[in-house]
Amino acid sequence: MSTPTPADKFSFGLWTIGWSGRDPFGEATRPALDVVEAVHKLAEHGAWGMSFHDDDLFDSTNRDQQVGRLQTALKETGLTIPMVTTNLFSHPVFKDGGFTSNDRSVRRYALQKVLRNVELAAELGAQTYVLWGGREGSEYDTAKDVRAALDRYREGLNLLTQFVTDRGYDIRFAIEPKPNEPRGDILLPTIGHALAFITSLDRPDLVGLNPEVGHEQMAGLNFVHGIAQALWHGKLFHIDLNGQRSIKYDQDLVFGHGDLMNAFALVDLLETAGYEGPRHFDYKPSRTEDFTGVWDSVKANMQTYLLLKERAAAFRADPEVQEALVTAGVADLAQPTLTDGEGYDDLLAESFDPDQLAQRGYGFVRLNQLALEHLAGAR
Ligand code: GLT
Ligand code: MN
Ligand code: MN
Ligand code: MN
Repeated sequence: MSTPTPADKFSFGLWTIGWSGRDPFGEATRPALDVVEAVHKLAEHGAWGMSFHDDDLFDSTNRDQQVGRLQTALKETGLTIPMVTTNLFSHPVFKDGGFTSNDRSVRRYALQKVLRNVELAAELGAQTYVLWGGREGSEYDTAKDVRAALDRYREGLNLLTQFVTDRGYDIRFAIEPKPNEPRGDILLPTIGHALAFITSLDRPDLVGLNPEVGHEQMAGLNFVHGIAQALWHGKLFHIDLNGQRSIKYDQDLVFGHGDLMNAFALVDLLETAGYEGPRHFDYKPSRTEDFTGVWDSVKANMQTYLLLKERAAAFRADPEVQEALVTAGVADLAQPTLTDGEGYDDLLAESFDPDQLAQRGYGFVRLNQLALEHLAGAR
């Protein structure tokens, strides 16, 4: 197995390794993790970057001191900060949301909190600013005017893109969809909803997506299809890799510890489609783990990615797979359906024999089994 290096562009949220295991039913099972130790340990393990929320790093009393400690640790290790985000969900003030709270003063406070942290993100050289609107939503349909909420969401995004443009920051925003939890229903619940929303913004070029594996799977959706469409729109700015086992609460398992076949196809896609952004892990080291388990889970995320990358390349290089791909007609889909110069008249004049066309078998099952055998290390 290969060893992770900064060239792999692996990054971790400070809140992931720093999660102390508090859940709705139980207290913390681990002590807090200091940011300086987090940076040093991540670098030792071969990671390239770390992301954080404002509240992960400092409170109102120790901002400068904590930013200074982070900067020193970054200098000592060479770790980078590719992405920064804002906590608009923990404080009770955000119980009805940030950008889309029914309370205008809360909305203004939320925007100010983001603006201040965007300044810090620019100072640290981050190029992506994530917006996860976990509290933007409702439990009751009568309590939220969704169309007005989308107006306010848009107003917020337009202010932010104006801000980075005026300040000359090299920062783009990435919306992270999630269908539910902590709100009963969250606004912009899937990749598709967010893509449509972005087209309504003043500066759509500065806004893209940060899709998370488990969040799409919580909605029963195929993550690989979602990522393929995000890439197709040029909107995959960032990605949250983790694991989820079916439609249930947000598990945030280690990457690959959920739907492994889908993870295999995802790595194959990211590595062949020219995605150059961070491979960012947003997971939770299970609360059963002590710190040894936390660092084992850090290694596990990166190892899984590298293993799948290796397995996907072997799958593509296998002559039997190449033949199965031809039988399946996978590459044929790249050919335009009409020939150059043809129009609907030509198509209307053609005669088809659907019964004869229906004779074809596609061999998709064999192809998928070949993928499984490569994945399982049997080939
Ligand atoms: C929170 C959420 C994640 C988001 C983070 C960014 S915060 O932990 O569950 O999915 O990516 O705000
Ligand atoms: Mn999640
Ligand atoms: Mn999460
Ligand atoms: Mn996430």
